[in-house]
Amino acid sequence: MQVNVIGLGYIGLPTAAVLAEHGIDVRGVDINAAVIATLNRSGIPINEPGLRDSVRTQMTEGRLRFSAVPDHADAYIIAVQTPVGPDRSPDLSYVHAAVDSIIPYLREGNLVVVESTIPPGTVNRHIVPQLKQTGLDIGRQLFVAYSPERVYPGNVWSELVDNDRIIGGVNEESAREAAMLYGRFVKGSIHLTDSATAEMVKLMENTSRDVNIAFANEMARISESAGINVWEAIRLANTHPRVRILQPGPGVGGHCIAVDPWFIVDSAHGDAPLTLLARTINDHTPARIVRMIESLVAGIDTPVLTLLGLAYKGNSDDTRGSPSVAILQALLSKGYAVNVFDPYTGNAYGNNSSVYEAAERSDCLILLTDHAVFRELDYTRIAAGMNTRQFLDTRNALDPADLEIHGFACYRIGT
Ligand code: SAJ
Repeated sequence: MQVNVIGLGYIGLPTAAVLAEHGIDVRGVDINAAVIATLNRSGIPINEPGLRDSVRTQMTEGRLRFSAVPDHADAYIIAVQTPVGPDRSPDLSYVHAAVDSIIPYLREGNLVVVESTIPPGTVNRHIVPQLKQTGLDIGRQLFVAYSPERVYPGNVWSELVDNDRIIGGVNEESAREAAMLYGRFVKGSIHLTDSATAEMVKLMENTSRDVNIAFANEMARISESAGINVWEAIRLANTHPRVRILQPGPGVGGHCIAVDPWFIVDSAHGDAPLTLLARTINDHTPARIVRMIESLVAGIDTPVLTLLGLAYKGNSDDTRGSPSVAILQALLSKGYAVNVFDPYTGNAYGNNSSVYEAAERSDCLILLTDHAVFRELDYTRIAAGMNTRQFLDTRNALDPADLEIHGFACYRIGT
């Protein structure tokens, strides 16, 4: 069997590799020539545990190839990005371009599966009409389905295989054809439905998480004014058998949870008050953190600030939509001197390669990303170089008692 995977990003590349691991002849396709060149040199443009070894092995064994253009195959998986535009409406141009790129190759009996996150009804209303250019009878000669990716960045490798899979066909035959493809590697259950329901399921999953995090962030803000420790309160509330509150933090980042709820808002023509409010609460959280930082250093002449973590979440190198970046930019625009340390994110945003240099003469450390390595830093040495030993923990990542022995005055959001 031959499969083309269109789009070699965080989802497409692992999917291409896992298909190849299961004996399928895979062509990974990306319009970005730099991505193809990197992969063909055995480089990996994405940092995901387990991915590099798998891609290299499958390339060596000849089951995985990369190209800027598609080719004839039995099935096509579309895994390109769907960002939101400046007006928060979904930008489907990459999906349409990907569909256009495969149209010349489609033949009777082929399967097309879209994995990109798209508004409910997109496959039926926009992709099926586009595919009709092939002249094939959709659902009978050309099978079309939507199957959302649901993998957790940082744990993609096992979730790709172990998670349940939702497959929505434009008709039952399409869903069954797609299920046969995913059944080659998915160990979780495969649930069949129609394409619009599958599109909605994906948006509901990420929106429910956004709403739950917004609730946690609201509880943190209220607890701060009431002098209550929100972390302890959430821990205790979660001992209830039917309560599962998530964790407050500096805001919601990444390319999924901070984006997908806008698809719901757009589909509802703005009439999605709860979804919209959650987005607003989470988007305003970085500004709340900035106000906390400003109050901590209010009495210091020309304070120096040190941010720990630029990535949108712990143990990740991904800064897309990161609240840390929003906080950094807000502080810089207010004229603060800001140093940054993130061991994963390279040298963008003035990132310092040494935490000790980043903390030198600092008046406040602000932990924004819960990288596990931040628990292992030498806080004795860090404290020795600082002007004022203040520590603001926005993730409840460190035990204040461990910092206080080094002379830090410790602050946590939500307390
Ligand atoms: N966050 C909190 N508090 C929490 C959990 C997360 O503030 O309790 C923040 C994180 O720090 C981060 C953001 O939310 O900034 C989102 O991170 P995440 O780890 O919750 O999720 P993502 O964006 O990395 O991956 C999500 C996952 N969706 C769900 O868990 C429902 C993943 O399964 C999806 O495949 C992925 O979105 C996607 O691609 O859609």
